[in-house]
Amino acid sequence: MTRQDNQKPSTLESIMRIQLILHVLFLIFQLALGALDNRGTEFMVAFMDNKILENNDIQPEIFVTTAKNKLVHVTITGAPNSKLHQTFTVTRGQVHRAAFDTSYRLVQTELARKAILIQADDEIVVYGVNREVFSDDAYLALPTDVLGKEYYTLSYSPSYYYCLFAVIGIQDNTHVSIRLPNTPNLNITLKGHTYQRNQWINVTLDRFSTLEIHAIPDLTGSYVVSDKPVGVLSGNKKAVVGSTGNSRDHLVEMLLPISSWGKNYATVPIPERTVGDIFRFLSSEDNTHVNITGVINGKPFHDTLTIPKAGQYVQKQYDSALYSHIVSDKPISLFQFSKTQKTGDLADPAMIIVPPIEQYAADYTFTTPKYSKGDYTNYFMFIVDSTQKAGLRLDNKPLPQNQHYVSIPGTNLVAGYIKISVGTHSVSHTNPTSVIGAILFGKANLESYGFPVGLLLTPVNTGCQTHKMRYGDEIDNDCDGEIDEEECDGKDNDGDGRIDEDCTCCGELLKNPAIGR
Ligand SMILES: *[C@@H]1O[C@H](CO)[C@@H](O)[C@H](O)[C@H]1NC(C)=O
Ligand SMILES: *[C@@H]1O[C@H](CO)[C@@H](O)[C@H](O)[C@H]1NC(C)=O
Ligand SMILES: *[C@@H]1O[C@H](CO)[C@@H](O)[C@H](O)[C@H]1NC(C)=O
Ligand SMILES: [Ca+2]
Repeated sequence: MTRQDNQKPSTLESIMRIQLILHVLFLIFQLALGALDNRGTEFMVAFMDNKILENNDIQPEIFVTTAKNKLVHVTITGAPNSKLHQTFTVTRGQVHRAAFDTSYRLVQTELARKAILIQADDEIVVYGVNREVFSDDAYLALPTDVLGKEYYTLSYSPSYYYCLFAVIGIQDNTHVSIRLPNTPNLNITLKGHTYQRNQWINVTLDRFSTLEIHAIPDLTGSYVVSDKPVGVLSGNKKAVVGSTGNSRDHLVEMLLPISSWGKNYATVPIPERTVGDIFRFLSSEDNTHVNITGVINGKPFHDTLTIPKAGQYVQKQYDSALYSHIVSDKPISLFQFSKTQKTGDLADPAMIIVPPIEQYAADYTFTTPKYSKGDYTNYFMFIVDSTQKAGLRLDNKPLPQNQHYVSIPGTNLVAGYIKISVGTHSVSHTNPTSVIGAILFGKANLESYGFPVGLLLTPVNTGCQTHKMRYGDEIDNDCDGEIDEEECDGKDNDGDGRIDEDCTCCGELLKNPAIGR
């Protein structure tokens, strides 16, 4: 969403011009360095435990593509002394599928060296797919330059088989401490030690190390803190989600470090289902308040919730027609679950990290994964500024004339979904400063996958202390990652549900100099 072009007082024009120049310089700087996003030149991935059916253990795989028009050279290797070594090239519009021996899957609770390193000579996009027969999910892999040192994990519960998470070592001699959540009956055995709720598991990981923890009780809220960046996968071996049926599916996402969590979200329902969606709101701080404002088939919808403690979650089930805007007073991570298949409704559980609005990027290149028995029906779910919807481009073409958009009340956002073909796609905007929220979801008989197609990983949530606002103080007063983004005109200029919380200048001040929030 670009900031709205309100009529600006002419006295401000020069300030705006300087801000624009600074903004452009910042963008050029970011381009030169490679932006903090899901595109990168080095990735370390892993695959969690999954349930083998029909005696057919399917190889875990990654899909690699790029937005670059040149040939990008990619090398895949395993831990030293492993036989894994693959090289290939990709270019824009192409996708490469790489599969790995099933011995790379993590097993139960284990400390091993099963991470897989992907290196490229220019930026690539990587998706991990963990697929067994009727048990599948996929995740957007995050490059090593955006990983963090602090995470809370999230699984679905009841677990059916197991709740899981896995920590991936990126650098040698990384000290990792994991505080288990306050869940009754947790009993985790690692190297002869047993650990119960609220206890710490402390380990040292090297490059290529993987530590998977599994448990039947909920592992949600396990706190992972390390002295060097690590990757974290989280989800379930194979779970029933909701009470629509009894089929189960693998769940996985690669978690966002707490430093990139946001306070603003927009949601699109899982397309063409009627059973509702499940959401889990995970907090990073105590006493977090969340407001949900949306629309269900033209009717306004409101909900509100409080998460008492850091690392706890609140679960909600919402109508399959709900499009919403979500605002919290402290950073949260939001997960959307596709529910278990109901008779005649061919879809199954998937777990999706909803990207924070703060982390929407301007364009994405992505690819659809492959179903174990044919093809998925694939959907691209999107959110964009209503004034910018005509400029949206899918594979360089405008969306169809009859595209359905839903306006999210109280915001300048519109959202929708579109069925897309199997293969690689690109999404962009004719206005390169316009940003897009985007999720890919696919469904088939007894299998589904879902993940954000891409996002920024700006550290919007590191060390930012909220400040008392002074007009044009060049401080991110509300810690939303933006500086002086409001006009102080009594309107919500940045579309985050708050009015005049971090102003450039002057509005009310002229009338009432005593104001200063
Ligand atoms: C494990 O790490 C945590 C956090 O760094 C620390 O508080 C705790 O004392 C450590 N426990 C052991 C047994 O080393
Ligand atoms: C935890 O699991 C271990 C290994 O399975 C078992 O020996 C132990 O009795 C269990 N402890 C509790 C408290 O359930
Ligand atoms: C939620 O809405 C209430 C009522 O409008 C408001 O007072 C509160 O500040 C809102 N909270 C957030 C986090 O936006
Ligand atoms: Ca997923």
